[in-house]
Amino acid sequence: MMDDVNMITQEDLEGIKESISTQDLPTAVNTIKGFLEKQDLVELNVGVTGESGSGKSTFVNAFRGLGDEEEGSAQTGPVETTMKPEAYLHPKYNNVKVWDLPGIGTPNFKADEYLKLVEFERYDFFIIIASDRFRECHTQLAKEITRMGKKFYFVRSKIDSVINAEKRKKSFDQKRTLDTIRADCENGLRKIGVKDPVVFLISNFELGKYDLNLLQERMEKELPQHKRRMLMLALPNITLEINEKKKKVLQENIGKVAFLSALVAAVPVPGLSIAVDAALIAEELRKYYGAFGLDDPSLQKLCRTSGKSIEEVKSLMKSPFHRGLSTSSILTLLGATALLISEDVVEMFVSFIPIIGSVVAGGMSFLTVSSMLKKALNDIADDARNVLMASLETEV
Ligand SMILES: Nc1nc2c(ncn2[C@@H]2O[C@H](COP(=O)(O)OP(=O)(O)O)[C@@H](O)[C@H]2O)c(=O)[nH]1
Ligand SMILES: [Mg+2]
Repeated sequence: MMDDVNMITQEDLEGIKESISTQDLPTAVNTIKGFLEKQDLVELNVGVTGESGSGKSTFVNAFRGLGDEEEGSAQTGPVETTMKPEAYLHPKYNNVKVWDLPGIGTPNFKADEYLKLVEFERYDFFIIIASDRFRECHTQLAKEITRMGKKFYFVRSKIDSVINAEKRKKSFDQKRTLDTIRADCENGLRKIGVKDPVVFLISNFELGKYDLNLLQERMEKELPQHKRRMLMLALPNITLEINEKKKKVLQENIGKVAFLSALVAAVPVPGLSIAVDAALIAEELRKYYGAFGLDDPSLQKLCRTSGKSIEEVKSLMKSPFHRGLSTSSILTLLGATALLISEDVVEMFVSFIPIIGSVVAGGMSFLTVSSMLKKALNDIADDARNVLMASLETEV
């Protein structure tokens, strides 16, 4: 756990402790918050490439949870509009950038020149999209990307069109159709020199269906740990698997937040501990609602697309915070959970974690904050799950 890139080091802790003990209350609170925010500033750059008309711009929007005509969305349509790499920021995590790259496969296309033009070093990975057969330009690009030490994923887009056409047949079987397309794409790639091709079938119009989960799993597995977290937070919450993974990465942070609050509790500034706890918790809870798409703007958007009313959606939510986060509501909750924690548990924790042991005064705060956040995260993730299931029902 200690060598985790995200882990707060002993040195960091000493630094924080030092700076907050000499600061006034509001400054100290800000120092602590700034520290936690830093880890959310990890950049993730995704390069989306493919032939003109393959659905690059549409994918760039869908990946960020946007429709094609929303503010900040990439322009889509029958005419190629992208001549140079264009960065599109994720609406909630501005450090996640999805790049709409120029079309490939033009008559004089050269993969090496193309990669130079788009400044390939910038990207954590590429998505190579084809809306039909994979052609020589796709493999040429894939090989060059590998040669440059980068990763790529093959995506076959517009699967909804294929499914709609096939549905007209009496013998229609969705799984068999998808397997056939996948095998066909992979065979095609093998023929033009790709060794172990993996192709993900996607519909940009129904991103949550088909292979998004497989793609997400693969990207997650191959990204370094600190980037993985950003990816899971940034993905739109459109499958149950993603819902679970979001919960997991958010959960990984609880220890750190609680730890910071414990540390603060050990600093002898009157009122600091409780103020920091409340500020940290409010910030985390806000993060939870945002990551799961349960914040007000996201819910309103969901209502527009699913035809449900805000009241209907909110009636599915059981977590107490969606009516608004206030310091006093959080303090009440903190007080309530503190009563549930027995001395034994504190003892156990203190002996398990030596660093905590050195700030015994903060022991109670650590447990209070972490158990409260765990419960809140569970509740919010359940709410998100219920909202997601309800929105899927209406789509079918
Ligand atoms: N049916 C279907 N149409 C799509 C999909 N993705 C994109 N399109 C349409 O294909 C056209 C080209 O898409 P666009 O994203 O502009 O392609 P780009 O030139 O690669 O950026 C647009 O009319 C899109 O609406 C998809 O997954 N399914
Ligand atoms: Mg485009």
